[in-house]
Amino acid sequence: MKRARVGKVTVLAGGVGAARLLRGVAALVRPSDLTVIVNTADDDVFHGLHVSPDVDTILYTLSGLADPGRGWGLLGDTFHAIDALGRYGGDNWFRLGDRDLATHLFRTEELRAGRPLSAVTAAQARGLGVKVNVLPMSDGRVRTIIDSPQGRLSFQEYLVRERARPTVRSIRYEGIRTAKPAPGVLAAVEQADIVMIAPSNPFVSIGPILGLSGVRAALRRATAPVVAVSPLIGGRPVKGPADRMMRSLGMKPSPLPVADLYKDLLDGLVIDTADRSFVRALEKRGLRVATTNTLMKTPARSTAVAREVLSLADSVRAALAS
Ligand code: FO1
Repeated sequence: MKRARVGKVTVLAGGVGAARLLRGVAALVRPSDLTVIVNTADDDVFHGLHVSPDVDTILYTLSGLADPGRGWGLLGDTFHAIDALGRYGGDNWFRLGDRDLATHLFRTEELRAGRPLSAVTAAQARGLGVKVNVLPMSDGRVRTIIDSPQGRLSFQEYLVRERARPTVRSIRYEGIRTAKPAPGVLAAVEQADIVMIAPSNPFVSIGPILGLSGVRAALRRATAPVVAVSPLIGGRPVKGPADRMMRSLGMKPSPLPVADLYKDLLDGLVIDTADRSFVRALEKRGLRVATTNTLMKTPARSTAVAREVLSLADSVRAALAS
């Protein structure tokens, strides 16, 4: 497919929502012009293996190998190994697929040999034929910790084992003060012609990226338009616990808290048509707003939403120039 030159695009990304937007952006932007900065605060170690769920979801989607229905893992994968582990009484609530295991085995071996996560991710992208520049947010260890009435939970314990049922009292990113952005992260923000914030959970996917030292400052300094896609449609996310987290933290789920969480950084917001009643309030916050059907069930819808983001970025740029 021929892709127009729209300049350098940098996308801040979490898991499935980001992957769906990226499938569209990758159809419109040359891979050499596209950089994705991926959340790694969901990473965890299972059975001695380092799992980077959001990196996996982005790489599997961009290589066309993802399971679009489930939203994670590889299409057609089987789960014999993890089921066999269960027969010994081993923990198997986090479902590592048989072929998916290769990704975590390779990553773990490379990390153990002293290679940074950014280099390992680049090698995995090459192995899967992904030409887009996929950067984990940091080579350091950052962990999202959910404080709940059940105690402190790692993000995967909260999301997968406890099915996002516990009330969220607060969210912490352990290690965020000492972790540095991975090589290329700040430059990708500074040198971008457009920065996109994907429709990912603002607390646990985008929050950790913004929490890394220098990232917010780089975004504030950026001359490029910064445009987000709201992860909520009529107050509900397509997947994940963003709405429950908002309620637990005393917010009413809508594009308004999303805009507030990104305030000082954002120039434009794409929201779903179901949320058009919020356009006025968002514009009052100084944002340019576009409305469209943001549910990206098909590649064609992903491309349409990506087009909407690019066009909103153009209108922000035009307004800044006038
Ligand atoms: N999500 C689930 O809901 N259940 C699982 O068993 C599960 C396994 C899994 C294995 C590898 C991987 O890369 C992702 C996996 N995910 C699973 C997805 C993951 O928990 C979350 O969707 C992300 O952390 C949120 O972005």
